[in-house]
This record gives sequence, structure tokens and C-alpha cells, in this order.
Amino acid sequence: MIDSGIEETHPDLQTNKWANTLECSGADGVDDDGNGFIDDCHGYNHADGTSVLLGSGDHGTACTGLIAGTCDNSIGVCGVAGGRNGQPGTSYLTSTVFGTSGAQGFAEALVYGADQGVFASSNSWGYTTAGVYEDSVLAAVDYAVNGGVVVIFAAGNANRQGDYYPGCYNRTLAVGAVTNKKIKSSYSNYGEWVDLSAPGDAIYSTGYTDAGSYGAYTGTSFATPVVAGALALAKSWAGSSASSSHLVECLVGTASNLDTFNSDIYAGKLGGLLDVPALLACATVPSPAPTATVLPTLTVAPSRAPVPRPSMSPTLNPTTTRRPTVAPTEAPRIFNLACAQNDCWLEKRL
Ligand SMILES: [Ca+2]
Ligand SMILES: [Ca+2]
Ligand SMILES: [Ca+2]
Repeated sequence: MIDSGIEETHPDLQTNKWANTLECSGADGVDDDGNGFIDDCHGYNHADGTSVLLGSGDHGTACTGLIAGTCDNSIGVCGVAGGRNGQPGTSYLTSTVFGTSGAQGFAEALVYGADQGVFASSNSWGYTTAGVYEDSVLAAVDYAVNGGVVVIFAAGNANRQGDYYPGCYNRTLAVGAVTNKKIKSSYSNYGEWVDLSAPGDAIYSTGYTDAGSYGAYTGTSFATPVVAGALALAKSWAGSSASSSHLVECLVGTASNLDTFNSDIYAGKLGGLLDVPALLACATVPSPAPTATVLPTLTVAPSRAPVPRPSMSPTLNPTTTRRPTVAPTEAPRIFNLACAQNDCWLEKRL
């Protein structure tokens, strides 16, 4: 989960934390596993340069609960992959990029997750201007996807069909939002680059105003972790031998047609609607033996020139000390948690 961090004491977010054992059992203030991040026991706050994971606002806490909120504990909510019958759910790793001191570390967080071996990366943020992106972020997406990570992004909340990155980048899965009537949510971006849609209106999840709070959240931000959670659940059902490409093909291939519920102007621009039972049925059919027909990436040939990656080291420098403040060399950026009409989406402007 790459977002604004989490309320670490939330009672519904305790059982499914990813744990970096060398750091969790290591010494405070020491980079016990030598990965360049001090005390990254359950993730890292890349924006503020600290292991304290709570950044700006409750957005990330809500997104996390949708994936991994504890089921079976008789309180609050149950994440899509939150476990059942006393079994734990999917492990979630928290990377904070919307911090208390600003928004940064997006590319670093994508690389960090890939280096930790995450299966999927859930990203409920993007650029608020069509056509705008940073090469470093797309290079980090490439790095993660090349490492087997399924990288999922929110489509954005401008109700437009421009090229909103990183969701429209063809190596990510882009998620739009629909209502409980299968109608495109009023705010959801759309376009042929939207891979699928999921419910995004008034989704109840964990909040952070005080530990143990809950709230209803609206936006493509919240459709996105529903999809990420469904993919994690499918991975659990299918077993460790299931390939990412097989699961992604099931995810997109079993999504139900939304066109009959929506205006013709959205035809082919919402993806299908996430269908979790169909996804699980597909996922549990063994993958075909690898052949030349298996797609090596999420999508077909790139429509844009490959992004050069001269500045992206394959691994993070283990001797680097995280900066506690905003890097002075980075261009000034504005970010805001846009919640007009309860339409929350973490936005990032260059
Ligand atoms: Ca470390
Ligand atoms: Ca440590
Ligand atoms: Ca619960």
C-alpha cells in the first residue's frame, strides 16, 4: 500500500501486517537488515524519512482496511483479503509517500516494495493533469513489473478521459469506480486505458481520526484497493505456483460487461466490473504450462517508447541514510487530499 500511511494502532489493522523480521527484532535506530531504511519493521515512511508510518490524513488507513482489515474479530470491517476462519489474511506492507512534511518518495516506494518481494502494489494516487508524469515513477513501475509485481493504480476523479498517469501507463492496471447500480461514478475518469472498475461510492473502512474509528469513503482511491484485495485473495486461493500473469488475465478476463448499464459515450472505457467469484473460479484452474503465448507483462506491446532507466539503481544503496526532510533538489510540488463532495483522491501536482 503506497499512500498516506496508516493509523498503526487501529484494532482492525493488527493481524495482517507484513513484518520485516530482522528489523522487528532488531535494534532501534539501526538498519538491521542493511537495506538503507532504518527500523522498517512494517514498512517505511518515504516522505518523512522515518519508520513512523502515519503520514497525512486517513486516506491510507481507509485503503488498507479494504484489503486487509481483520475478519473474524467481530469488530469494524473485513478486508477483501482479510482472512477467515481464524486464518490470517494477506500481509500488507505500508509505504508512506504523503507524509507530514510533504509528498515524495513515490519511485522509491515502488522499488522498495518490489525489493521486499510484494505480490501487488496498490496505488490510490496520480497526477491531476492529463499527460503529466515523472520518468522516475514510470521507471519504478517498470522495475516493479519486471520483478513480477502487479502494479495497480486509481484512474482518478476528474470525470475526464485524458491520459491520467500513472494509471494510463500501459504497464499498470487502472481502476475506475462504479456505483452499486453498475453506473460509472460521477467523478471516475474513463478511457480505453481503464482496465476494470469496482465499487467506489461510500465504501466503509477503517479511519484514523481516533484509533478504532471507521468511515465511508468515496473515490477511485477506494475502488483500487478492492481490486488489489481481490487479486490477493485470488493468489491465496490459487496457491503460490499461480503466476501473476495468470491471475491478472483472470482478473480482467472475468470482469463483467458494464456497457449495458452506462451511456454509449463510456463504451469500452470503464473496463469490466470486478467479479470476485468468477475471478476465484478462474484463478483456481491451474495455469497453462508456460508457452510462447503467455504474456510476459500486464498488457500488450507498449504504445510509448520504453522509458530509459539510467537513474534507477537495481537495488537501493544500503549505505544511504534516509533524509528526514524534503530533498532540496526536488522541484517544489503541491499535493492535496481532495475531498470535495466526499470525493477523496490523493492528488499530486508537478
Ligand atoms: Ca532496514
Ligand atoms: Ca532497526
Ligand atoms: Ca474486522
